[in-house]
Amino acid sequence: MDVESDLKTFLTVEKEKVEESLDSFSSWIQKRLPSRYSGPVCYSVMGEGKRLRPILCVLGYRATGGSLNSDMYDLASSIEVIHTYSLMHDDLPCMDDADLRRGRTTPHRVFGHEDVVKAAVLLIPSASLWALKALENFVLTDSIKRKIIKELNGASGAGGMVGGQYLDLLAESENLTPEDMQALHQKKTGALLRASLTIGALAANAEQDQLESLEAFGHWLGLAFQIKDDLLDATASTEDLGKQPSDRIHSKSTYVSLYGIERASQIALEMKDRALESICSAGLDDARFIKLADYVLERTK
Ligand code: GRG
Repeated sequence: MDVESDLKTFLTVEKEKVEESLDSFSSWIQKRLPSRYSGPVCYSVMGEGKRLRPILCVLGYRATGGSLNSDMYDLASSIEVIHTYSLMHDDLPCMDDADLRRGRTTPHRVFGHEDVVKAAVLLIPSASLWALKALENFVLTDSIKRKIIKELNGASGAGGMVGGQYLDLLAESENLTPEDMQALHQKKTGALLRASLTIGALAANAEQDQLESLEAFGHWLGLAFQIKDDLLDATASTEDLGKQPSDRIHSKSTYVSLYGIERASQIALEMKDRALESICSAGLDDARFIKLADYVLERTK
């Protein structure tokens, strides 16, 4: 099989497995929450996402010698649960005030603002509990298990995604320096993408050099991913994106507003190249990493 169709099959198969795990998560959480909260949670978790973060986590795990089972998909899907909560909040009137996400009406427009704010918050501890439940079945030291939960929470919190979103909100109508822009992107989007690879490598008990190499890959790929997100917001249609482009409406500071489309596209390519250089150094240059990095920049949504 050629690498292209191999990657397509890989993405389809992995997405299905992640969605099976998210389905189990939905059943698990449904038993623990009143329906006014489980409704918005299940609606949001089961939306048509690319599932890139858990797929990267599983890829990092496989590349460093982990052998796959459903517990690994549950661990990886805990990252998607965090990502889902962030999308639910990002779409609220106090942030992007969006009507559409993943080609569907946003959860707060379906279930109401008040219930969605609370349901999304409930996902934060639920993600850690779901990850811990999966980790019970891994043969790993407690120290590594602690590191995994710390990664998940560290990347989602003030030092990562929430901190980046805070900077993003502050930066509306501001002109950021390139350094500030990179720091913002690295936290808002890069931290969780990087953590996905780190968690995969930790779960496989990877060697230190492999771990560092995958972390660097995740760091640069995360930046390239967010630049592509900025480019799509500036150039793609609502129909293709499954959401309304909104960076200009909110006067967001983006790579496109700072550099323009051409230069931002070039920078995204440079970051992808750096990502790929990082994995070559530890001998992890699996063709799937290369194709996945291409996909991050070639995607249309
Ligand atoms: C309290 C300040 C504060 C924040 C709460 C809302 C929030 C936390 C964080 C938002 C983080 C955010 C929305 C980052 C953007 C990440 C991004 C590029 C999302 C799109 O990811 P894709 O393309 O989406 O992977 P799919 O739909 O495929 O899953």
